[in-house]
Amino acid sequence: MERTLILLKPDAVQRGLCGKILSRFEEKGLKIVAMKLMKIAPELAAHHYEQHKERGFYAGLVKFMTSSPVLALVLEGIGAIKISRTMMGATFGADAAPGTIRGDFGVSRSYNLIHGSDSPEAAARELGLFFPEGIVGWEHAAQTWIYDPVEELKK
Ligand code: IDP
Ligand code: MG
Repeated sequence: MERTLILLKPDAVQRGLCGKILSRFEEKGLKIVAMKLMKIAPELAAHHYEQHKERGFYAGLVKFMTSSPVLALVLEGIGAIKISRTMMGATFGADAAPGTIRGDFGVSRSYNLIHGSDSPEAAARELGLFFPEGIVGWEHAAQTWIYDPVEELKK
């Protein structure tokens, strides 16, 4: 099982799209193992996006991400990182394919609704930043119907 950090950005919260976006992940079969509404502190935003420090959009990105609350969550599943990135779509709303979250709900280059970790290393780092308290372990009753117990859930 893999875990990924997802942030429903301030535009998703302000536009009332959290429920719709969350439903897509739940319906896909990904398991929510942590979730909280939070206002991101400027230091946390700077740390989270430090790879983009030299980019022209960095200051605006930090300002946007700290301007209003985000819904932070951790999703778990086999291949959760790649699956959620595919469901998010391309970075800019105008380029993102229909059927993806960014493709269906936005047009902006900056206000693109959602963040998702892009590698196992990024996911581990971002989970530590946003959920230092850890995740919630729980038994997913549907698990043996979401995954083939013989092929996919064997130890
Ligand atoms: P990603 O979110 O698809 O992984 P990144 O390239 O890692 O995309 O960029 C991080 C975030 O920075 C994007 O989600 C978007 O909000 C913002 N961003 C990226 N490129 C631009 C740009 O050219 N203009 C404005 N904002 C940008
Ligand atoms: Mg990225």
